[in-house]
Amino acid sequence: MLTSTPPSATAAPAPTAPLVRFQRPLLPPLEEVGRYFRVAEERRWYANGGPCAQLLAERIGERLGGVVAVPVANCTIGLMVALAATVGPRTGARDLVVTPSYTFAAAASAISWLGYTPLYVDVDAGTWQLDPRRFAEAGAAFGDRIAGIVGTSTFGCAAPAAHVAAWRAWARDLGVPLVVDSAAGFGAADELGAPLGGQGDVEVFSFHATKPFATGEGGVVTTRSPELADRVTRLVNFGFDAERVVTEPLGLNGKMSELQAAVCLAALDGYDEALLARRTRAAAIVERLAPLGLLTQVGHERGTWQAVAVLAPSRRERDGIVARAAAQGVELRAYFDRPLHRHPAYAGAPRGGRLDATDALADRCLSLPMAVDLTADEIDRIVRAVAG
Ligand code: T4K
Repeated sequence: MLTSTPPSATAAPAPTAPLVRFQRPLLPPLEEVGRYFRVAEERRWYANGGPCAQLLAERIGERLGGVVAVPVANCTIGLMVALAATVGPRTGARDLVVTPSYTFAAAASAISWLGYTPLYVDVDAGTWQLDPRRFAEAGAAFGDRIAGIVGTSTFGCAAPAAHVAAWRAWARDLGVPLVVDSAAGFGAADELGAPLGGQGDVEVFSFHATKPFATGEGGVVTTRSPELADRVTRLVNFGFDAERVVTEPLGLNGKMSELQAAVCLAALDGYDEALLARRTRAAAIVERLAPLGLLTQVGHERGTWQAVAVLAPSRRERDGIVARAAAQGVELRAYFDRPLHRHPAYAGAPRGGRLDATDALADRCLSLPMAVDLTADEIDRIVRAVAG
C-alpha cells in the first residue's frame, strides 16, 4: 500500500546520501565531439548549415525512416517554424489551433506567436494522448475556426497508430495541417515498430539536456515533404531563399550551430546504448512498483523514458509522495500538474469539450527520476520513496 502522509519536519531523517536528481544528463565526451567538429574547424565554417549540421540531417533522416530533417536551435523554435510553414500566419476567420492541454507550455507559446489561440481537446485516460473520440464535439463547436492541429507524443511515447490515423483524418476533413510535437520522442517507435518522425505534415523533436537525446539545447524538424523541409530551412534562416531573397515573412534565426551539431553527432553514436540503459532501468522501476498498483502510460515500453511517469491514486497522495521523496533526497516532478488551461497566460483559451482526463492526470501524475547511469542503489531509493 502507498502511504500518503507527508513526512513531518521532525520525523524526516536528514538526507545523507547524495540527491537523486530528477535528471542527470550525460553528454558525449569532448574528444568524440571534437572528431566531428574538426571538419567544421578545418573549413572554418561554424553555422548556417555547415558540414556537421548537414551530416546530422542526413543521419537523422535515415534513422527516422527516410524523412527530411532540418536541425534547429531548439524544439520551441522548431514548433514555431513548423506551424509557420504549414498553418501560416493568421489571416482570416480561422483563429484556433487544436492542442492537448496536457502538455508543455511550448505548444501554446508557438501557437500564440503566430497569432492563433489554442483550442484544448482532451487526452484519453489510458494513453495520455490527444483523444480522437473528442473530435466530433470540438469540430461541431469550432470546426470553421480551426486552422491547424498539434498532436503530441506525450512523454516521448508514440500515440497508438489508430490515434495518429484519426488525427490525420480529422486534419484532412477540416482541410488543415497536422504538426506533431514529439519533443521527448527521438528514438521512440509506435506499436508497429515505425520510428516517430513522419507522423504529421511536420514533426518536431527536442535535444534539450533534459530530454533522452540530451545534447544541451537543440532540436530537429522532420517531414516527408521536401517542399515543407525547404520552407522550414528558409524560416530558420531569416526567410532567405537560395538567392538570398526573403520569401517568408515569419523568418527568424533558428539554426543549429556547428558545435551543437557536432555534440548531436557524437550523441547519436551512443544513442542506442543510452536508450537501452534507460529502458532497462525504467523496466526495473516499473516492475518494482507494480505491486503498488500505480497506473502507467499505455505504450510506454516503446518510449524513450525521459522520466518514469506513473499515476498516484490521488492528488493528496501524489503531493505526499513528492514531499516524502524530497525529504529522502530523491527529486520527483509532477509533469504536467499544471496543464495549459491552468496557466494564467493560456487559461482563457476555448475548450473543445470537457477536459476530464487532463484534469485527472494533472492531479495524479508523478514523474520519477531517470538517467542512463542510474544505479541499483538509486533505483532502490526511488522505489522506497514512492512506496513509503
Ligand atoms: N514540447 C514538449 C512536450 C516539451 O516537453 C518541451 C520541453 C518542448 C516542447 C520544448 O523543447 P525545447 O524548446 O526546450 O527544446 C525542462 C526543459 O527545459 C524543457 O526542455 C522540457 N520540455 C521541460 C518538460 O522540462 P525544467 O524547467 O523542468 O528543467 P530544470 O532546469 O528544472 O531541470 C530538470 C532536472 O534536470 C533537474 O533535476 C536538474 C536537471 N538538469 C537540468 C539541466 C538543464 C541537469 O542535471 N543538467 C542540466 O543541464 O524544464
